[in-house]
Amino acid sequence: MRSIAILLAAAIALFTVHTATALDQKLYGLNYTPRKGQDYMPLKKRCKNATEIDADLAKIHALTDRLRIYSLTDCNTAALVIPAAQRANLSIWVGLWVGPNNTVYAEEKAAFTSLVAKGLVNNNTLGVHVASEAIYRKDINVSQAITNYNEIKQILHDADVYIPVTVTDIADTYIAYPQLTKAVDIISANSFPFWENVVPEVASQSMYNRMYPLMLAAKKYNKKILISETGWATNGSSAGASVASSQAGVTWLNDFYFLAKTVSWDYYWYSSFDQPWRHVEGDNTTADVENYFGLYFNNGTLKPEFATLNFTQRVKIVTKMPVPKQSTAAPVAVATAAPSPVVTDASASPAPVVPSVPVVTASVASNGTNGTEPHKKSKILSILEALIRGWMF
Ligand SMILES: *[C@@H]1O[C@H](CO)[C@@H](O)[C@H](O)[C@H]1NC(C)=O
Ligand SMILES: *[C@@H]1O[C@H](CO)[C@@H](O)[C@H](O)[C@H]1NC(C)=O
Ligand SMILES: *[C@@H]1O[C@H](CO)[C@@H](O)[C@H](O)[C@H]1NC(C)=O
Ligand SMILES: *[C@@H]1O[C@H](CO)[C@@H](O)[C@H](O)[C@H]1NC(C)=O
Ligand SMILES: *[C@@H]1O[C@H](CO)[C@@H](O)[C@H](O)[C@H]1NC(C)=O
Ligand SMILES: *[C@@H]1O[C@H](CO)[C@@H](O)[C@H](O)[C@H]1NC(C)=O
Ligand SMILES: *[C@@H]1O[C@H](CO)[C@@H](O)[C@H](O)[C@H]1NC(C)=O
Ligand SMILES: *[C@@H]1O[C@H](CO)[C@@H](O)[C@H](O)[C@H]1NC(C)=O
Ligand SMILES: *[C@@H]1O[C@H](CO)[C@@H](O)[C@H](O)[C@H]1NC(C)=O
Ligand SMILES: *[C@@H]1O[C@H](CO)[C@@H](O)[C@H](O)[C@H]1NC(C)=O
Ligand SMILES: CC(=O)N[C@H]1CO[C@H](CO)[C@@H](O)[C@@H]1O
Repeated sequence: MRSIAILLAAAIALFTVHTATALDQKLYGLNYTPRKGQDYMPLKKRCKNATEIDADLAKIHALTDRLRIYSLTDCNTAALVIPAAQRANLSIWVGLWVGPNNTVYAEEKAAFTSLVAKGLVNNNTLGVHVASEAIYRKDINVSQAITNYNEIKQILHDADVYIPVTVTDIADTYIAYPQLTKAVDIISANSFPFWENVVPEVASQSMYNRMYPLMLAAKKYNKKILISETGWATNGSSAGASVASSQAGVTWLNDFYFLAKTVSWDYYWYSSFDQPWRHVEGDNTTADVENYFGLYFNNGTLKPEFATLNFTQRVKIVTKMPVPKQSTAAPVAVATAAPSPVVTDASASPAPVVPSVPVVTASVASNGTNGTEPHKKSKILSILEALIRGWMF
């Protein structure tokens, strides 16, 4: 009996060790949606309720102090998630969804106006994005995006609230339309080396190189860059994308963490929880990888590979312009000159450097390494190939 008790205790201790609920480092921020089902499903199956949201945010608070949402109306997000974030001591960055017709934006704008009037969006709100990749999706054009942006800016101005406002889109959209960079308070760019068929080991240098034109534009217009989404799928597969695996996801989290630190980007990781509803069997419009971008499984367990990651600076980024000071986050350029509402930089805490891990210097990164089936080769070979391609590039 006694030995069974000891065995049980040992098993419980082991289990406890292996179900870590935090990461080795705090992240700057996380993206979050209270969705749990598809558009056509009834509310209870489509949307998490207040209890489920509270449970999610309590978990998330172990990883970060900042949450970013996409819509105010979908799943009643504003009414449910904003107060839940307050309860969980999470600061919040709010988003307005913009779709192919004006209906959604009109509803979002009405919800936003009401939140501002009630003081629920205020000087302590981290920021606001008007649309998420709507230009990329061709739902709206750039001038419409800027018009919407100006409307939201005006609502805040009328209420004497001064927080950064922006339009979220993929980095390439910002690069293609400098007027967008010129218009917004802060650049809000989504960037996923995952979708570019990049070997994970060189993805941070690859992202730096891809972002470089935008960094030049940011400098020209004196705007800060926020990475509003980046992440890596841990399961599934998608033609033309990088390999999706827990190991690749961990490599990207680790390397992106240090890239962001090196170049002083604030960021929101995509995403918190797996979303198995995004791709269902037989749907040929999305890839199954869409379901597996979470740090947590759908059941709320932190994926073990993330839980046991010891953040280690492995890649030395070759920078092409002076690196901003790391100690102080650059001030957010809000056109109306109010101070940035960002309070602390949790992501700036020092990380242990393990000397035994070889430093990879991806001098000039690959653009993505397709054409070589990198996943079937050894990692070392793939890195070498990427480097060689980089030199030729
Ligand atoms: C919230 O959803 C969970 C899971 O579906 C359910 O067990 C719980 O009863 C719901 N709570 C409320 C208040 O509806
Ligand atoms: C939130 O912060 C307050 C004040 O620091 C603290 O008393 C409270 O326990 C915190 N709550 C949670 C859920 O972390
Ligand atoms: C506008 O788009 C939404 C979905 O984005 C759709 O539900 C609605 O029917 C559309 N309305 C019109 C008038 O096309
Ligand atoms: C942009 O979209 C708006 C609204 O649909 C339209 O009125 C305008 O003509 C478009 N502008 C350009 C340059 O295409
Ligand atoms: C990985 O993806 C496959 C195929 O979509 C799925 O059947 C499996 O349950 C997933 N595994 C995990 C751990 O999510
Ligand atoms: C996707 O599925 C639909 C419905 O089954 C079918 O009509 C369509 O041809 C498919 N598209 C592709 C690219 O396979
Ligand atoms: C949660 O889901 C993962 C992946 O399917 C599984 O490995 C794990 O055992 C589950 N955890 C719990 C507590 O159900
Ligand atoms: C991570 O580092 C801590 C302390 O630095 C150590 O106790 C732990 O074993 C390490 N974990 C792994 C997975 O290497
Ligand atoms: C928001 O902050 C700005 C700058 O500190 C201040 O001028 C303004 O009065 C504040 N607004 C409110 C509603 O407190
Ligand atoms: C990236 O490199 C591959 C392999 O060299 C090449 O085929 C492809 O055209 C390049 N793509 C871009 C966007 O430069
Ligand atoms: C976008 C693209 O070209 N993807 C290809 C990358 O390489 C693999 C393996 O050769 C192909 O299967 C993909 O189609």
